[in-house]
Amino acid sequence: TLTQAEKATVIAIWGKIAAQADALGTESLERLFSSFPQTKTYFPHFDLSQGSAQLHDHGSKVLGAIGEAVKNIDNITGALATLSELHAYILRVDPVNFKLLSHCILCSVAAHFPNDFTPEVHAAWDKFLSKISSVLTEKYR
Ligand code: ZNH
Repeated sequence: TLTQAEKATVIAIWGKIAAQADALGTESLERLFSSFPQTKTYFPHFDLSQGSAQLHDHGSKVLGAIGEAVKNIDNITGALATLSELHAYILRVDPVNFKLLSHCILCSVAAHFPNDFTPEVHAAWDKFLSKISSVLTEKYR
């Protein structure tokens, strides 16, 4: 669980991220698919080329869900319950992929906000994204 200080740190930088959420989401997916090409197998129905509208829409949805988690930082499990069922029962994404995506999100945030990305922010966001990943994979059986 995140400490009060870590929650405050996550919330503080979210304002900046939110202003560029679509671009950051898209960039995170581009990083994911180029660094870890095996993750593309979950998106056979998508056009994954650079600048694709589907990539942009999906990036926007992923960051939108992260925004919901920020808004409900004291109840992330409740806020992402529907999404958790989708990933566990329908999409069946192997949990390892959540670590890969989280890493790519961190890289994008670091690249866009180098001055804000202090070790403290890095650690708090890492913990926050791990929490989201465990919520999205906890219903697997
Ligand atoms: Zn996921 C979908 C979020 C991870 C794969 N996703 C999705 C969505 C969202 C999300 C919001 C939409 C839903 C609806 O529409 O309703 N994810 C998310 C998040 C995360 C994730 C937040 C973390 C952080 N995913 C993931 C991974 C993978 C995935 C890792 C693999 C690789 N997803 C997916 C898919 C889908 C989704 C495949 C479906 C798409 C379509 O549209 O088809």
